[in-house]
Amino acid sequence: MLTNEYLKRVYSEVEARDGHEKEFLQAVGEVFESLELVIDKHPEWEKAGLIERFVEPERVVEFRVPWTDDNGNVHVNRGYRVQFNSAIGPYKGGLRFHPSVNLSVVKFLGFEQILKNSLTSLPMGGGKGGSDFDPKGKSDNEIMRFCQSFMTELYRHIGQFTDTPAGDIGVGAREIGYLFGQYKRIVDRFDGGVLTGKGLSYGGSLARTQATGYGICYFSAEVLEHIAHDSFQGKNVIVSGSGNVAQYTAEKCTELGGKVIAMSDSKGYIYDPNGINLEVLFDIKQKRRERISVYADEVPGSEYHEGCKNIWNIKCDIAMPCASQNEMDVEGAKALIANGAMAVFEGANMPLTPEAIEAVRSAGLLYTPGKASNAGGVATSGLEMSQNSIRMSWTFEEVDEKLHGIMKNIFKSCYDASVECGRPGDMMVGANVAGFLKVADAMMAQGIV
Ligand code: NDP
Ligand code: 2IT
Repeated sequence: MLTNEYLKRVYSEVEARDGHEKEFLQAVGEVFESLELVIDKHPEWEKAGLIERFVEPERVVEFRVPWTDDNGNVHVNRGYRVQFNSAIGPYKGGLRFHPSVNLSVVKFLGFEQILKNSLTSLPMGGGKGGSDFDPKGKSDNEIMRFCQSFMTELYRHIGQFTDTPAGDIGVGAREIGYLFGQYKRIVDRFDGGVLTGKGLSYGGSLARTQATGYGICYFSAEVLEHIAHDSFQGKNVIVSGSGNVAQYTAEKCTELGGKVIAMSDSKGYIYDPNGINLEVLFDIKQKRRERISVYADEVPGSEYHEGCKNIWNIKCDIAMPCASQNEMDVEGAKALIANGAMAVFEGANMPLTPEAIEAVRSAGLLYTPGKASNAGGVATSGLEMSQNSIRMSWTFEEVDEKLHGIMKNIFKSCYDASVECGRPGDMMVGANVAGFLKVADAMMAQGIV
């Protein structure tokens, strides 16, 4: 419950204007709760209408994306780009292709991205985009035609000094390749910094593919060490999802001594008490693009269960939700608590409902918000842009070391901010406040724009 009058007023205004945008309202509410701890120290913010401007995107682009399937049938999807905040740098954030994408989802993701990008300490503003297009079951040619049509509108809104998209759910190396090809063809310029997550042969960065998952584990390891004097060693871990983020979270977690015993996709989950065989999983997901149920057919001793939400009923020490927003509700959180889990480290963006967060935090589990723990993906996108600008490429080890340093830094900024707010170790407060203060400072300096 908000108590500060200014925050309450702005929240009511957002509710009145955008109340139907549930995910966006949820993200705003969560951030405002943390800002309550610092707002009294900054009376100048209200005079400058700072919070009103912070919750209103600088620009929203919505467009038609027509494409033709392999049988010659015409389809029309909706495309979006929300350019939310450019106070600290050009807009930066991924593109999501999933049938659930709508303006609320893109706005919540863009809003979170502002604070996440600020935490990386790199000069990147916040943006996000995507489409309600469903890549599942489409041929490579259909994906290519869709990406080309999408870029035929998007190209006029992006650029390395304006806005740099990247991947997210449903957008990986294949899609970025098609998008880049079409951009280059339209503008007749090899503008590497216009997209990140590119292939290695045309300006991509080593370690970008792994970066989000690795970064989540680097950040979580800091939290375990400095707050709980513990580590991943010997812990049973659940990683939900089985896409890019989940795969490399599972890989690094295993390297750090954890045992990943369950993973999922949107249809169901696998349980493997011996620890997930990542070679088999990567083959199923990256090469064959098949359902996760195939894993149980191929690995003796493992089981497949329908219904992805039941994954949280498995007994574990650490839960790392890496699939999508609101994937863990209060029942899931309560099951984890009842089974004696010690931590929930978010990998996805906003994977816990507000009630689940409340349950986990009040039961005393360690909790880290996605905007801090998954910032390694966009941070490495920033490193990709740096390499494109200096026309050099760093080795895997160099990029990985920089990523590791950035994640340690984010932990320190969040921790320091949590102490300043009188909530030592509260990573939710720390991430929201540390991320916001820098953006607020830049917005104040730049006047009413
Ligand atoms: P992918 O498309 O590679 O994988 C998504 C995974 O989540 C799949 O296993 C998918 O299952 C599952 N999933 C998707 N939607 C739902 C849903 N509504 N319910 C249950 N499961 C679902 O995406 P990423 O791994 O890239 O992204 C995962 C999360 O991480 C997202 O929240 C994204 O915003 C966030 N993120 C991604 C970054 C990146 O660099 N890619 C960076 C930072 C955060 P199925 O195959 O059945 O659809
Ligand atoms: O949510 C995210 O941070 C991403 N999908 C990555 C964005 C990026 O620009 O690399």
